[in-house]
Amino acid sequence: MKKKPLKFDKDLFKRSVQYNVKTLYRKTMEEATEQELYQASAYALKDAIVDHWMTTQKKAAEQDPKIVYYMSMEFLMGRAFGNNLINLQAYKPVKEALDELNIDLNLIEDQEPDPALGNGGLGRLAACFLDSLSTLGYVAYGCGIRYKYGMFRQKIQDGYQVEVPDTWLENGNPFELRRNEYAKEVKFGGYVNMYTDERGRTMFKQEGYQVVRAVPYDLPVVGYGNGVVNTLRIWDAEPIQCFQLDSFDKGDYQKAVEQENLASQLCEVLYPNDNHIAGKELRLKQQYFFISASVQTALQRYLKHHEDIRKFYEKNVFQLNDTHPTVAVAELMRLLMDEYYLSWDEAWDVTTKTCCYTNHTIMAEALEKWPVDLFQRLLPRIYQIVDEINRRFVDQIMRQYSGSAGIDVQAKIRSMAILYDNQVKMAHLAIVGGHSVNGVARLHTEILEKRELKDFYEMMPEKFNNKTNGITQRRFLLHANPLLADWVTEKIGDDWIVDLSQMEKLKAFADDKKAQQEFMDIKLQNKKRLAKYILKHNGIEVDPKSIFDVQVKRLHEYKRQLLNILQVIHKYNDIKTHPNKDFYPKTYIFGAKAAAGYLTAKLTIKLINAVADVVNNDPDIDGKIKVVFIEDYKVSNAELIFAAADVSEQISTASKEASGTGNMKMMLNGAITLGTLDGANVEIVNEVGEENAFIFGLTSQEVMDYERNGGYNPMDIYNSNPNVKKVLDMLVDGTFSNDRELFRPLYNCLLNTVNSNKADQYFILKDFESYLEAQKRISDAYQDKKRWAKMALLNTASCGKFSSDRTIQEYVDEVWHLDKLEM
Ligand code: 4GP
Repeated sequence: MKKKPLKFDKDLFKRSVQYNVKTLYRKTMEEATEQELYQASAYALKDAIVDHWMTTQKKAAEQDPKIVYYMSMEFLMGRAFGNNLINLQAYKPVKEALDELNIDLNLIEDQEPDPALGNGGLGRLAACFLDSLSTLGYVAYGCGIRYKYGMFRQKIQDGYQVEVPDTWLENGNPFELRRNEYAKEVKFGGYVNMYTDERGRTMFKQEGYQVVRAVPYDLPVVGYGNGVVNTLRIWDAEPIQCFQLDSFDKGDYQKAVEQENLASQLCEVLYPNDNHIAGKELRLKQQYFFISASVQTALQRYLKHHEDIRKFYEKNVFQLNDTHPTVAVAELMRLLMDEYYLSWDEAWDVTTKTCCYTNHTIMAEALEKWPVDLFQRLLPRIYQIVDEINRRFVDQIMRQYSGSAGIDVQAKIRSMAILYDNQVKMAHLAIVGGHSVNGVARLHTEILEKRELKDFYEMMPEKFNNKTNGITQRRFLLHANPLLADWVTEKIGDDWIVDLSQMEKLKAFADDKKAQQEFMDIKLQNKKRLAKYILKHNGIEVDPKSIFDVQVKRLHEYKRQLLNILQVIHKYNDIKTHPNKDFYPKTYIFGAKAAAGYLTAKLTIKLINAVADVVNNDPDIDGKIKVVFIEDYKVSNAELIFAAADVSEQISTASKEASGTGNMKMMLNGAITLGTLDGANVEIVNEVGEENAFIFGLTSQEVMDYERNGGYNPMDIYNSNPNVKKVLDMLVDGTFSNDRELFRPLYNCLLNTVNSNKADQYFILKDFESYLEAQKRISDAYQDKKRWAKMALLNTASCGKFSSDRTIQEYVDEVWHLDKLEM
């Protein structure tokens, strides 16, 4: 039976907007600014959401389902207003209401800053998961940090990235609720006192510490059409008490100042590193801060309605989003033993049955390791517990492997111990302290099992499992691409909104001429929409009829934006030397933020912009290629970009991209993958068929074989391939900068060993020819309009597997075992 849409009271909404404008701003509707109208509308919408939120809470209290706590340093939520309208099924009535009030919904939506509490894939995945959890009707809490400044805003000045603070809270956040009553204390530093309590138990007490108050802010996570509203709880830090004058007298002045400073610094800023760990003391403090507050909350919430803390795991599961929240293992142990008096073994049983860990990258620089002295100084009691976990684990390794023929026990300890070389290895703690370890795509999980975490896999294979990532079709089709969403609904009904496997039904239209035409018309409309955005933001005119070839993602050497731009340079040469050659116009669209301290990445941005300057302004090129670097790539403009992409560049060095999720968003919107057999590309090709994707380059096995044998010699390619030589020489001959040395570092890292990094460690030159050839295949295919339309349509039709609904259901079935809420 088809479910009835949720009720939405349009007139109430309208009145509420008017009332809000008056009471918030003491203005009439005509006087209010666009920002004020947005705020007034958002508060009105929140009103409607809160009713569902309260109902969800009530049902959850009655039904007592198992809960997942999704713990993550990052939630890259993107704008909430439009997404909430979609999930409340209130887009139409709200649009009508605003129309009647003479307010343009699009303008309102554009007033909302992108909440960017995340870097890239890992943070956006967390946001998609929350959307799916609510939509599937599971009770979930996202646990994170309310950074005052999220991911920096990127400005491009003279072709260079400039980082500008992201002041997303400047006008307040209408959707959040400050929950003062749930504040918690979190303690840092000091020392641990051991004593015997009145019942003869040995107890541990942290003393001489600094303490901050963790104050939660709740954000609603609205499920699609089911009335379920979950909570993203993000924590802010405040000083524990106001500055007390009598501290002077007690000689506590210094401490009071330090505590106040700690509180004001803790949640200031998100570390802008993707696939890379900053290793800063403040970062560890951030981790412990939000984890301690979240774990305390989870235990207290459980004990409100349950007696036996030893059964905590029956009703709760903690999913650790990468190693960043891994102190949760030790914090749960600490609370269970020190506050709830469980024995070590009892606490360990609860902890391992509660915790699960997802690995998001095999990049060595992302492996989180903390110096023991720092860890111990900051978290003395936690350190004791980690030390004991490690002691017991090393014992276990010895018991299991001593005396086994051909096994070097010391080598096992070296590779698996949690404390080693004066470091605390967070991934090892996460694996040992939980019952599930998963990678984020089939290939990635395989690499973890066979290579990165091989020893762990051999010792505890039952913990390992794969959960191929997914994305929410609600944001990335229904909201991002209304034209295509309507078209799909017209063809196959609207079940796809909550069951993406339905998209398969579109396959019936793959050869239908009319459907193909409609599909490509919609793409053209979306390309025009993006062209407008580009003209407004970049001042560049692009031709919507050209092929939109898109690479948008964080800037990282392994993602190989450099390969892409070198290929553009080659194309440029080709057109200059063969002006009469037939060439189908292409627009290369880039969008990427580089971590502020990542010089090679920042220089690559400069190169892309420098190439754009030359190519876009060369009369010989005559618009045959255009290069566009979209400033400040973020969720809101990503939605426009995905909808408009013809070609989805997924060209990471095989074995390096754990999964990728942009690849799925573009596939959903009918873009064709140009990629290596890496991460989830492998599964995308599997679903859509090799003939509907453009695959090139080394396989992951080949890359790993080269790596094992010390790399390869790119000089051989440079010396033997004139195309490559010419392109590389242009980096240092003044074509793209008067300063010939400017791009020398890029040239060098392709040809020489730099700082112990192998020459061309990401195999750019090795894959160059095969990439060119794939680009050529694309241009040919595009000119066969029917063939292209069929391929594009089949990509949309084959994306069913890549919904985060499917991923979440797999977590539920195989790892979390949650109960569905009945509404
Ligand atoms: C990313 C991976 O690089 C990406 O392949 C994956 O799709 C995404 O996580 C979600 O699983 N990793 C990070 C990171 O963002 O910071 O490690």
